[in-house]
Amino acid sequence: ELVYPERLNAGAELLRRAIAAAGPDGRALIDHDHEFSWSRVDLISDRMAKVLVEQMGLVPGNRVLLHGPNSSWTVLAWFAILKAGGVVVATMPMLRASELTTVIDKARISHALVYETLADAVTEARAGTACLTHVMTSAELQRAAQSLPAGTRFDAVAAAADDPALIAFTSGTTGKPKGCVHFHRDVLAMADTFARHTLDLTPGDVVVGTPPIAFTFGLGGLVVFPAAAGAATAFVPCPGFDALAETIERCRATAIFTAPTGYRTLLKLADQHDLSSLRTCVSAGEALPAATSDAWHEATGVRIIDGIGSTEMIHIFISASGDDIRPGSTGRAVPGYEARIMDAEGHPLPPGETGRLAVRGPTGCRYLDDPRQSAYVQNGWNLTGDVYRLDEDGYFWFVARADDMIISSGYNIGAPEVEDALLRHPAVAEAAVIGAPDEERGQIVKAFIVLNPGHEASDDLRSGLQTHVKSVIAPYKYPRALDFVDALPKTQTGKLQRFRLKADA
Ligand code: 3SK
Repeated sequence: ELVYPERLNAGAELLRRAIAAAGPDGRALIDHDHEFSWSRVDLISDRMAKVLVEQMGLVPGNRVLLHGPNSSWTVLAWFAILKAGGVVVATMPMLRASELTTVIDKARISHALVYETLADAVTEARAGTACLTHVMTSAELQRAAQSLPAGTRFDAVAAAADDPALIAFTSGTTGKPKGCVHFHRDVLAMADTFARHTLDLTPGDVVVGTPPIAFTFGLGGLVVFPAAAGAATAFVPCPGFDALAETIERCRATAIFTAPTGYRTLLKLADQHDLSSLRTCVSAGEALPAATSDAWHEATGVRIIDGIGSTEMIHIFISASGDDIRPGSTGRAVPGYEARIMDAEGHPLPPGETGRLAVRGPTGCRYLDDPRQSAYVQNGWNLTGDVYRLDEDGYFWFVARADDMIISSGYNIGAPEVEDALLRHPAVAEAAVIGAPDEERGQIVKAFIVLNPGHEASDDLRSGLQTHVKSVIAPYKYPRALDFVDALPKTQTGKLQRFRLKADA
């Protein structure tokens, strides 16, 4: 069982561990043109925390929007917010203003730190909400922190271990974002369970990855786990797998966090880039097919560590590494967690039976003011949306998703959210969205559209609708496939029969 002191600041504690493991000069954050040691991360985040408290009026418990790309700046600001006692609400860089406004209102965000190039979206979002009162851009924060007297430090707020440290948003089955609250002790628990038992990071490691820091898979892999071990993180300077492969080669990265699509794409780039430095490869976000695991092993000699986690549980709770890996299986419950398969009534099922995956452990689901809490947590068990089978040896085998969530390249996309965006176009009478199987991305978003009278199906209209969706919601949610149909399959009571669309996809 994990035991933490009553008073605990996860930001300060992670930096204490990093410096203890790697030494003050140990490599911490690597951007394409700059590098920070762990003592610089500690110092700069102290000064940023000072600015948050003394110039932005932050008091412990205030929720702080952190809107930045995967970069040193975002990590420095993340540590600063925690040290100042703020609650980090990190958002994906590609979110549009309307999506940011929803998050700001739901989480009652009062302060925002925003990366310079993303400032316009936050300015626009701020106009739509009364909550957000204090905003600083990365350049303003940097100037303010640099202007503090030499030697300025900050005593991290002595939070309670059970004080909220972050709120992570999941899009959920309805496509409506749900905020998951995680405490200071939860942030450490992800390092002290999955990372400690499954990974073997040390100060010599250099970690890379694709998931955004706003997604807890990325937060663990690129921030929390390296800090807890005193390892370094190298940031990919721009989106895309070429840049990822180039970063692996340039920085001699030893560990990588990405989704199965990432491994399949890197395999195609392996003849142009030297990926031989990689020794720890972690996959999550969608089930890892055995074929991808085998192809990667054949090409690199390294077995991918698969895992399933959730935003609700903060990170991975089933996984396996080294000789324990059985390709095609996600693995066994991570020490500290218990997992079981349940039937529709919530009774445990024996090995061999297929049912809903349930988990309990040191972290767990606490939705922000959401009545769906009681559907997710029952008798202490967190009921995931995944259907699994357990074998006699305690290995869990993925069967399917229990809901209509589309998982494309590791991103969770709620079908109703895309339908809603499509229905805002004047040509669209009805829209239905499903996940269609795709070799590269696991699934792609596929839309079926019934047109309003006066509009004709054409390639131009198809790309017009795709562009429209990208302008309304985050571009990665747009339908890559789009069929025009005369009618949607419905029940007699008018309910959409998604399964019939899926069967034809
Ligand atoms: O999708 C997953 O498996 C996952 C893993 C770690 C953290 C969060 C999530 C959703």
